[in-house]
Amino acid sequence: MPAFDDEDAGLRVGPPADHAAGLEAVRLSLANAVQKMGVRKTVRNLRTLNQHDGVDCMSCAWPDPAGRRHTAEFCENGAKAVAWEGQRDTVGPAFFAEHAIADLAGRTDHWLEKQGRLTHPMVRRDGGTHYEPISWEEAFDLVGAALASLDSPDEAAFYTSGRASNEAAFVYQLLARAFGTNNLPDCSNMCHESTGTALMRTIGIGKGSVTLDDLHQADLIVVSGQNPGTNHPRMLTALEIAKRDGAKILAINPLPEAGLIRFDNPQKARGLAGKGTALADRLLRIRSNGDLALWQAIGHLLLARDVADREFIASSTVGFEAWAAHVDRIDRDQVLAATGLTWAEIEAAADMLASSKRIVHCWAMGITQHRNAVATIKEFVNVALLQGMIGKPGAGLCPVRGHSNVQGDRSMGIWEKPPAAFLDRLRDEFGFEPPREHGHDAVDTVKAFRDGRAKVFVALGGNFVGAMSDTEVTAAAMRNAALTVQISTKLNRSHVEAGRTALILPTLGRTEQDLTGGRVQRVTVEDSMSAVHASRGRSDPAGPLLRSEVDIVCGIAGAALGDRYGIPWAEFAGDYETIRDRIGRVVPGCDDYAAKIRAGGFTMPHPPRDSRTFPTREGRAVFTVSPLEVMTVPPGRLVLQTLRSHDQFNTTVYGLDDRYRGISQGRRVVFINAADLDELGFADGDVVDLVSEWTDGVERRADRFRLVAYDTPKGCVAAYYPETNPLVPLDSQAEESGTPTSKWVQVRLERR
Ligand SMILES: Nc1nc2c(c(=O)[nH]1)N[C@H]1C(S)=C(S)[C@@H](COP(=O)(O)OP(=O)(O)OC[C@H]3O[C@@H](n4cnc5c(=O)[nH]c(N)nc54)[C@H](O)[C@@H]3O)O[C@H]1N2
Ligand SMILES: Nc1nc2c(c(=O)[nH]1)N[C@H]1C(S)=C(S)[C@@H](COP(=O)(O)OP(=O)(O)OC[C@H]3O[C@@H](n4cnc5c(=O)[nH]c(N)nc54)[C@H](O)[C@@H]3O)O[C@H]1N2
Ligand SMILES: [Mo]
Repeated sequence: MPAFDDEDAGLRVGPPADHAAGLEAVRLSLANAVQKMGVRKTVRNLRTLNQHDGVDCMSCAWPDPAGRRHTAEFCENGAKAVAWEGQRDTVGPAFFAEHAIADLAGRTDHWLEKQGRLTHPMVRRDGGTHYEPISWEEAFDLVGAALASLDSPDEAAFYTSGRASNEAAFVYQLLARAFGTNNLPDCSNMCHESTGTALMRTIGIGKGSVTLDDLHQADLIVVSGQNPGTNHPRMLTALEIAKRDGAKILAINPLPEAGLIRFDNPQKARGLAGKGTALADRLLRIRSNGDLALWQAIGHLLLARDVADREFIASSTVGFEAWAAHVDRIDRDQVLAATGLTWAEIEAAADMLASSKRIVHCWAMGITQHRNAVATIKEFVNVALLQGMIGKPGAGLCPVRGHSNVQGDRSMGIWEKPPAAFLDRLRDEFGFEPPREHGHDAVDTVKAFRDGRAKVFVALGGNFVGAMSDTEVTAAAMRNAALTVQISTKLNRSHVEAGRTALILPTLGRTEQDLTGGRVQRVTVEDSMSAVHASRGRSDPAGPLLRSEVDIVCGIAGAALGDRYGIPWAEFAGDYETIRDRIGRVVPGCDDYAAKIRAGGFTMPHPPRDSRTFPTREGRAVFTVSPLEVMTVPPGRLVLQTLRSHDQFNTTVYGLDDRYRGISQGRRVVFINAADLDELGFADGDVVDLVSEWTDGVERRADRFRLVAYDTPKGCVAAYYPETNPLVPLDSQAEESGTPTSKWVQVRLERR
């Protein structure tokens, strides 16, 4: 991995911002878009972003408002995502002839993607030093032959990143299962898997229970472990609307994120004038991983305040008594140690809940990427059930998803643990018996390639090597593959840490016009609140050879499976409407899918939200008991959380600034409490190596980070991903969900 290059030479550190968005965001997003795409394309792309019959913004999964939309229904970071995809530079055969793969492997993630859009199918043949051009037909045949040569279908893995459309995802899971495996790892495994696991067990469905209207109508919104100002900027508009109607906001975060403090809405004259809305009424500066303790304490306090919805608990839940007995006994000292908060702060937060009638609980990666993430989310559910805050207007559970279609991909069957009912419907529709045994998730996939149990890796988007934990281990595992296939828009780490034979298959982005089969094709997506609708790109493709994701997946399927089971791959690619017909017959909740999409879209059913029914084993919502464990580190060690800057989308680094945290022109920084600097004998500005410590005794390293004195709780430090991914041990996973613990890594600092 490139440890350091002169990208960081101009690193500057200034004061963090005290508010998000505003005029500055509009100016920056437009300037950036025009620079990348030119004026005409900028106007065309941004005008249709998140509009009816326009392009669904691929930056995050935040829903679009129903009815009349603002003419600029996007945010600074959505504009960046569109500009990044619309970039005019391209990387084709000449680029790959000039740069050996070994040369590319020495570049930063930022440099790799910045080179431009991929335009040609490329192959690195076994033993080759460079990628060279290959025809689409030869590429498909190569994949088909590699799959056919495997001893078992389980020697292949089919990864998906959450940007893939429902149509692409549906044909992709069909390909994997017709081939004979449930090895369908996806970015969810690294993201909201803990959410799905906790919600399936407690409410019977792994998705959030609110709509945008519920957020607008809430009188208390809790935002835990989330940085909406950067990662879901349009959520700030919903928070602002709720606040205007008197809602309170309780934010829980180790960091004073700018977007939690104050919001200048750039879509409004008020925002442009620079006044804006104060957001969080209370910000609990919790220690990393203190949330389980906090919510057990809040449960304890709420029980004493007698705010239980007794009728709901009696009619619709099980397990209340055991849970109440558990939180009744909590140890106050343990809670204070885990959270780093005062009891008065916790009581004040409990008062906010006690005095509210409609509460929405929101959360993201600060919660899901911890060892006890599933337990913490179950505790949110416990408190929500206690107050009856589910399945009524203005209240509910709101996991805020990441990738724009990650939720839709799951609905379409991208899941290594598919429910039996889904497989039954797939069997009935296509007339073959799908594999029943569960497949590999992301971590198991790395282990299977590391150990030589898997040989062919196909990726529908994303950057598996860059995004996964334990970068060196993941990269070595991928180099061990006989064949890796990356369906991509831009160059990234997964193309340079690739299998012995490696394919890059360039694909259309969502903003580009898709004329596969000679007709204007639409795709569909599902947002964080289960609303499904169409998306149609209008710009000219980055190159004439690009194919759509659907077309590429069907091409691979045709080569690998021929007419096995009579699945009409060519028909699917020629008209996506025929895929939507199948989705309607296979995917639960999608009856008459194609017709509903033509009529403008619909919201997927959600029994707890729609009718307070809970499809759990017990047929009711389930209170659960989680033992409280306080995670600590030895003296001289720190807890590292790995997070996003304001200038990146996951492993895609748009630029080197993090305006809201006062960082410019560099990324290798560690935010650290001044008292920790003193105690450990360092000073702001010192450059250190980060060394992570794990039970396997292996010392994982990431070199040359500048220490930045910052307002983070003592003992808790923060640095950007993916640079810090080499520090996250592969085996450091959330219990039950298997998600890498990207928000909790034990580290020490070494002076350089
Ligand atoms: N512009 C932009 N938008 C994005 C993305 C992007 O990279 N860029 N990524 C997309 C994706 S895939 C996702 S999943 C989402 C991610 O959205 P977020 O979850 O907001 O992303 P992170 O940057 O990981 O921020 C985690 C937040 O949790 C806090 N935190 C860390 N540890 C703890 C803890 O123990 N307890 C609590 N209470 N808080 C904690 C951190 O301080 C930080 O504010 O955003 C999506 N949208
Ligand atoms: N340490 C640490 N690690 C993390 C996280 C963390 O917080 N900390 N967060 C985790 C999370 S929440 C997630 S979701 C994962 C993200 O994991 P991934 O989804 O695998 O990664 P991305 O960085 O979003 O993928 C970027 C690549 O996607 C490709 N791409 C972009 N648009 C398209 C498209 O339209 N079609 C296709 N086919 N390809 C496209 C481009 O080639 C680009 O280089 O990372 C996880 N890893
Ligand atoms: Mo994510």
